[in-house]
Amino acid sequence: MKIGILCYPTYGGSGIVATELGMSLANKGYEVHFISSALPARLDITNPNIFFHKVNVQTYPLFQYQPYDIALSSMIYRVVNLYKLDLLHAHYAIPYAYAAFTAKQMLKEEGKDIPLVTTLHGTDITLVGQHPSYKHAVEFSINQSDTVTSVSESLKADTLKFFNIRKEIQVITNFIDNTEFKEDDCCQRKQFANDDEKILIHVSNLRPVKRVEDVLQIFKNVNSRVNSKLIIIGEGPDMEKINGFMEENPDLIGKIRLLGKVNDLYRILQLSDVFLLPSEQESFGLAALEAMAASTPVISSNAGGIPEVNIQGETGYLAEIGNVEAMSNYTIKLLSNEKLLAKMKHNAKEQALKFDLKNILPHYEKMYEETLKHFKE
Ligand code: GMT
Repeated sequence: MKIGILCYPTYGGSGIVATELGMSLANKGYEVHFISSALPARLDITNPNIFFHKVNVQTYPLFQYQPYDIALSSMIYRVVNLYKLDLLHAHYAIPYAYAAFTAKQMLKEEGKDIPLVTTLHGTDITLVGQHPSYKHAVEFSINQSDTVTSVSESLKADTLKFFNIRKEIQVITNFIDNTEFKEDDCCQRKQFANDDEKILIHVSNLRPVKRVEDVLQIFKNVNSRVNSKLIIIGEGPDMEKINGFMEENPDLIGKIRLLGKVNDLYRILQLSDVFLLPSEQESFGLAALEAMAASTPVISSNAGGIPEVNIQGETGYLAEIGNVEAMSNYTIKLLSNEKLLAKMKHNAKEQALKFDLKNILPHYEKMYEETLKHFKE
């Protein structure tokens, strides 16, 4: 089967899921064509079954805004025609499902058609998709897709609540390739913390929805009781909040390490004792699953789909969004009890194994087969 994957190329969750899915399909013999504005961050372009088609936006002085969506739909149309694709899979309703619909209309002019699968990832539904500028286009794109999937039950419920959806939504959860999270002997812990210090970690694109201010306050509370270090991985608009916090808390400067974007994320996750995810919204929380795959328990908010991934009292603890005190107390409790910490590290890994790629990939393959079958009927 030849599949066209349309996705954001960034380090953000939807781009990672689309890339990992495409690479796994390519390893199983599918021909996978990525169409995006740049080479997706984790894409292994050396795989002979993987193709990358860059969307080129032609700049023109008349355009106040460069029309990416037009260039995208033209590229989708061209790739489907050139490579005779069987199916398109859009990750994110806008612009990908929207542009795919336009490409389908162009193909129909020539008596051709191709099925469209749309996977909803989160902010296309819960944040940006809610805005009146986009809402109707999101709703339209979902209803025009042949198959719609959502990465969690919570996101499915939100989609049905916020939009007038006529399509059935199938939940296929995010996944993790646990073989990439093998235990690594190379001990770098000393690079980040002394032997008597615990390591707290946060990984995100530092957008307001991630509530990095809560991460910092939890760390401050925890460190006053448990000698520890905080590692923050990622870049984003709320970096200034971190700088401001450091200026107000100069005694903590040596305790907080800002690593920016890193490639071997799992090796650092593996050294950590607890992962903090106090998000305002999170349709799934892939970052938490990655932490669990590295045997790191999670202290999180109970936003969106997080409770489907992080299990209260088993793989970590959850509290109401913004309840920094509860999240701090849970972290202190966990880090002060070696037996509990060891048990939760074990449970976190067990939970990650349930979401293993080998369990979830067959659901995607079955969904593709069924989509093609219904489309041909
Ligand atoms: O939140 C992010 O960091 C990026 C965002 C995205 O739209 O790519 O992630 C969303 O999709 C991920 C993959 O399905 C989910 O794991 C994240 O929970 C979700 N983010 C939000 O809902 C805020």
